[in-house]
Amino acid sequence: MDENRILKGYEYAKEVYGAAGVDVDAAMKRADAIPVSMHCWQGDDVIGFDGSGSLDGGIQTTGDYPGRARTADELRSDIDFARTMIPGATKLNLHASYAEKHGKKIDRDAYTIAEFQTWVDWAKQNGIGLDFNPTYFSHPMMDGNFSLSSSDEKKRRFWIEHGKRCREIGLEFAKQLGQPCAINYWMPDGHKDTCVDTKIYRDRMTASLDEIFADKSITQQDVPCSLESKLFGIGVESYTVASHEYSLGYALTHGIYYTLDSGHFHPTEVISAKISAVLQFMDKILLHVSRGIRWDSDHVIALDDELQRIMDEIVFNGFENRVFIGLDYFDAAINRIACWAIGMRNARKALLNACLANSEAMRKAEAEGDNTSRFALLEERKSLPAGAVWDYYCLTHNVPTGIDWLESVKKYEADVLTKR
Ligand code: RNT
Ligand code: ZN
Repeated sequence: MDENRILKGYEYAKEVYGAAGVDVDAAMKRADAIPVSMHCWQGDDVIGFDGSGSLDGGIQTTGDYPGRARTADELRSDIDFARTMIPGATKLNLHASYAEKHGKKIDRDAYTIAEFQTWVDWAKQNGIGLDFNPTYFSHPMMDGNFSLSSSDEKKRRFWIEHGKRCREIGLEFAKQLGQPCAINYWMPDGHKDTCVDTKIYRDRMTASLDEIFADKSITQQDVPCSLESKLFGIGVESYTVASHEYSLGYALTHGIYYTLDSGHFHPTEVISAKISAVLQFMDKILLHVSRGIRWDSDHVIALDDELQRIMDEIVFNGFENRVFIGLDYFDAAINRIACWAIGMRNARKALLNACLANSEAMRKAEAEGDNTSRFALLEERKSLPAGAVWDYYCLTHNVPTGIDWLESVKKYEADVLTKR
């Protein structure tokens, strides 16, 4: 985009926002500092590199666009390239299945930092933090879709060990990178059809989690651990062990955090409505920002009402230090790097737009019982020139403005992805 036009647009936007009582530069600064954790698994359809080769656990990536990253090196180059298009504080969210074994015979119950050191070195070089996830799927030790609640004691113990290893690895990430490593625990455990003994699986899940979180020398400060709830999965339609009530309840009573994934609720239910409710009782939460269409389809996040509402909730309530924002989607039907660029840019646009809103004026109107003004302000804000501020923000952060990034993605596709 033409630099002069961007500068002109920015001047105009500054005036318009100024008249609405908003300091555009302060808003940009605030939005820029809020970290968004980019999920590594968009780049390779959630397959990982520790030998699984396919995806299970009730989740599914659809599409067969060419260019899936097949090695950790390919994935890192794709992420490096994606990051040239993404402004603002970024972290990378890794799954345990992205371990690099370097020919060693080692399994998930025994992983150490060694299997992730290349990732840490890469993160160090790039000056970014790492988040982490145990991988309770796509593995021969899964008992169907059961892991931590399996009735097979050998398998259950294997997965308990995996959960413990992940906290140890997370602590190493935090130490080496000098920033907390958020770990999300998601287990697909559940039944396709009506479960009768709904209690026993939860008893076992609780016992397993208790063992995983028993080591208090690894603190929630350094390694914030969180439990992700879910309604159902493919082939796990009737009963999910770590349901919403289960996960929230466990987290609240065991000093860990709770993860809200946008795709894990009934289609008309939104996670934006849950953030301030959960934060009444918990210090921090994690988010998996996703976009489900009719089911937990994990579409790339769009700049839609719910994304804006999520970021508004965080910014308007001053929750930026209490909410770990992570993205969680995987689309293989379109260019995977574009998925990162579009989704991450959308998250940042929504954050910026939240910071650009005069929430104080809205809050004041509400407190005074003037709901007419509150509504008018909320609606007016939708057509203020946030796009002009976004372009200026991108320009000053040395990332492509407007849709300029698309051309380089096409070039990368032709030069690199189609050759895979
Ligand atoms: C699955 C959960 C989970 C996964 C990732 C890959 O429904 O949302 O967070 O998507 O761990
Ligand atoms: Zn998720």
